[in-house]
Amino acid sequence: MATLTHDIEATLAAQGIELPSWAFGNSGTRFRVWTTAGTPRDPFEKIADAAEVNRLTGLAPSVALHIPWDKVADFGALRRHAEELGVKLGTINSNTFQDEDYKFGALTHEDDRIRRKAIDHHLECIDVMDATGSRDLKIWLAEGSNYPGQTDMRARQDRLNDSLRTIYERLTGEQRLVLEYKFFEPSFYHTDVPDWGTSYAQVATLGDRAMVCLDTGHHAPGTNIEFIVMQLLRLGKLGSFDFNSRFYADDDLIVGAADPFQLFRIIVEVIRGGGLNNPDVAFMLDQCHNIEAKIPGQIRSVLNVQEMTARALLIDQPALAAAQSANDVLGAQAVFMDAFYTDVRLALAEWREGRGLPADPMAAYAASGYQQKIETERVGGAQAGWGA
Ligand code: AOS
Ligand code: ZN
Ligand code: ZN
Repeated sequence: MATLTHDIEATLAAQGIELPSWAFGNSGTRFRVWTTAGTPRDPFEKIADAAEVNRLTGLAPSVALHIPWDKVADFGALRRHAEELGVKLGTINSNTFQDEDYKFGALTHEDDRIRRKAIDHHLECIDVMDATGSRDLKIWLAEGSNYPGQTDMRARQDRLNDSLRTIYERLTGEQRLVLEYKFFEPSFYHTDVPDWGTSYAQVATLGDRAMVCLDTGHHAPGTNIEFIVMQLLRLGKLGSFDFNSRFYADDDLIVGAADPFQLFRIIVEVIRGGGLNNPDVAFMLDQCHNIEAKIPGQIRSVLNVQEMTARALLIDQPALAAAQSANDVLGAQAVFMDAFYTDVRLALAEWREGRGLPADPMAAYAASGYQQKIETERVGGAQAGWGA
């Protein structure tokens, strides 16, 4: 069995992964949104479900909100509700992808009225941050074009920069802007923020509190994502992760499910770059649980991140450094893979018990009665979902 040193235990104890409120709502694909018994009917219930994940794992101290999906009359009340349940409100995600006005762009739109409307939406999100105590405004833009020649890509970059500057200037104190990139979808020819380089080029002109958000599902197949992690940490511009996993496109599946080795490699670079438990880097999930139960889906997700973190921390760093500097190709790879192949599940279960947490949070949830309770209580009314 793997042995977790005191240093590793201390690092694991400080780990926190932010949950997305939308993971608890109904979701699906463009073909169908599935319904699930017990799904939250409002943001207060989404927070309650997120708090349950944290109660059983000790790993999920905050919840990201999406505006307007999680719009409530009194954000102060939502904040108090979260704090009473032992969690905080985290990143505020803007939404410029569900309004008819934004068909041809939002922050890049050539019509000043529409661009101003999109900017104002972000200023409203910052008002929400003021009320919730959130630090980060996360911007993912669904803008771009479908056909070569359709639009002036360069002019759009200039308008984007102007819009982002207006938003950035409204931030106060510790508040930050994180700009997410994605190389396709819903536009298929070009997107206005397709890659880390574009996000970096945009945020670098704004200031220290503008950073890049890396969603693991937003790269072409085969991309060396850990290289991007390394580079952004090296440049001091990795603001946050949206963790999920994918087989084909932006699948938003459970992190570590499709490719645990990739998650391991990413965390190795996070550790190498000083990003683990570094408040400058926010670790979030961006997932949907279309067909599986949502709360256990989130529990499994944070446990996967914890497990790969423990394995990455087990790398024999002096041995790896020695093999690397001797150009011992097979030796270095053996050290690396030895950590990846180490089964840490029993060690983590014992460690959890020692901290007053269930050894097996999945089993503890199943035995808790929480699922039966919400399925009974949350009948009737409109269930909140992706986009609702
Ligand atoms: C979209 O593909 C992005 O991953 C965004 O982070 C988005 O806001 C999130 O998936 C919620 O829809
Ligand atoms: Zn994302
Ligand atoms: Zn995405």
